[in-house]
Amino acid sequence: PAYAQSAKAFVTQSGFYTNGPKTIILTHAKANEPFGIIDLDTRQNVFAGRLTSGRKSPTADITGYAAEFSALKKNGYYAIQYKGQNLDSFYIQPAVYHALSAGAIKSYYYQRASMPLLPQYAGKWHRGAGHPDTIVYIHPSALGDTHPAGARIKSPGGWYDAGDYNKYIVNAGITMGTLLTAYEDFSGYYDTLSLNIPESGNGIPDIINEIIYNLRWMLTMQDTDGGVFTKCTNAAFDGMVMPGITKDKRYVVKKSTAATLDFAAVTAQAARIMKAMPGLRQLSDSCLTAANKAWQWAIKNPKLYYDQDAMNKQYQPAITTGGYGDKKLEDEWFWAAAELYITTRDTFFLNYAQQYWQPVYDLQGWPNVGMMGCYTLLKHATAVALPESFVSQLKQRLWQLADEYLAVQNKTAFATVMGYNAANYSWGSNAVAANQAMLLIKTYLLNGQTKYVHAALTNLEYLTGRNATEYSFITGFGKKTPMYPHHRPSAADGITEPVPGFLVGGPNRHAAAQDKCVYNSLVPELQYTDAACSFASNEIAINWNAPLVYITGAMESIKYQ
Ligand code: 9MR
Repeated sequence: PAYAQSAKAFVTQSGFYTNGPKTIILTHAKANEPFGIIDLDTRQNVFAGRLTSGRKSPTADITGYAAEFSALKKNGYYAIQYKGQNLDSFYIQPAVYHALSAGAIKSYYYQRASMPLLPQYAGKWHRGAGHPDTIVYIHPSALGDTHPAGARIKSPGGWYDAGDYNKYIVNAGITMGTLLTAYEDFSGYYDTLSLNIPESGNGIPDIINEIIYNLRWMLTMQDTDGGVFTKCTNAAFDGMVMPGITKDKRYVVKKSTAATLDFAAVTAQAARIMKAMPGLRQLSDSCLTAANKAWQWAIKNPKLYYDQDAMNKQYQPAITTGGYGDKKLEDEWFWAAAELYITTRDTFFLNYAQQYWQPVYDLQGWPNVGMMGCYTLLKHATAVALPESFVSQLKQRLWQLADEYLAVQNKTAFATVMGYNAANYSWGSNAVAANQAMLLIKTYLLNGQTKYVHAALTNLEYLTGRNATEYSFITGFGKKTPMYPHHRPSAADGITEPVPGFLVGGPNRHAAAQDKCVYNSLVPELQYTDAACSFASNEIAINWNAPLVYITGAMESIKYQ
């Protein structure tokens, strides 16, 4: 049909930095044809260029032609013109990711369990408290010889994991590690970033205030013996209702090695960062004690995997909420040892870190935390005089991954690092894009080469509209954004706009088979639907937002402007 033949522009909906790289992708265009940029205020043509040759998507029948106009460095409101048509409009201005950075952090406030969200902080998304978690039963899988049957603990606070109302330590682990790392890398930016949350103005940076809300919950999840319960959960997912409506029993479930090591890593890192902050000395000390206890428990219980199906054959009630089961724990050992070493400088932990380092650790994600340890060790390598040979092994792996990403960024239709193979489009693919960008920024922070920041920006632009679906994947941020995320409060609150600041999971090549929603396309990079039923492509989750926080904060700190 004729409409399919007309040219289309794919452009970040967040705008371009004054002095940053500027690329818009056109489809249904031709190589080497002219394009122009027009200033929409003055109606002047301000830039003329030619499209690149076409790049075909490795996973779809899409060919993209790049319109590159980085030389245009004047703030303003513009449109891209092709064959006499204005295809799309955009801004060039400073601080284009500042609002998104703040919004992405603020989303964690909206995920707070056990407290009401008041209108002065939450605006029209104010709501009552849900899930007090002051009475939480120790599930039979977790009683062991530590607790009598029917025992209960308190485990209030923390963030809901995602679109559901449960709280999982493994996923909180990578989330908290990423957020703490954002602060460690860009404290100058975050120190003055105010989020209008209840703690604002207390002398602590708001990103840390928000992190503390979840940290205090995590501390409640440590059992007296040092082991950490895997999750605080209902037996089955709540319906699509507001928090506070359901009153199902809550459980803490089986202590596991993965949860305990992730907990050790996070509490060790938090102890280091919070130590010097006003009024946080005690919290820092408690975190370090907790980290050490967790480590010791893991040493005694190195193979307690969380296998929900196996557990359900043995214990009642069956638990059917998120599993986050992980059977490969070398990377968790490595991450925990790395954080404990940098915080304590005790070579005992350095030995473990060296023992558990493997040069195959891949992009970070909830089951893969090896690179988290790598980042921390490299960041502090000089301060702790990390052995040179170890440093070079760590760098080699990081460089290798970063250079793989650089090598593919021009092999995708949208000239983004994201999308070079179908496997990128897994459940939570948007976090793959965000985590790749974080890895690239980490590389830049270590070697100062701006090509890595440019590559990271391609993925941030992917997330904000430069992708096959044309969505800016963050609720409330962009011109075309998800309106029906799989997020219980957004679905149930009766407010048209979803709760803002959340990155949805994104295209997933198995989504239709997994959630059985209706999809317009099964092509990997288009298998996304903005429907509340779509937990496999349109859910939100704390671990997906965290690298978005990292990369937007990074861009605002590195400053193209
Ligand atoms: O992010 C998780 C993804 O990697 C898994 O493939 C998927 C299925 O097990 O689960 C995702 O995590 C979900 C969790 O289990 C429960 N809360 C919502 C999470 C995001 O969909």
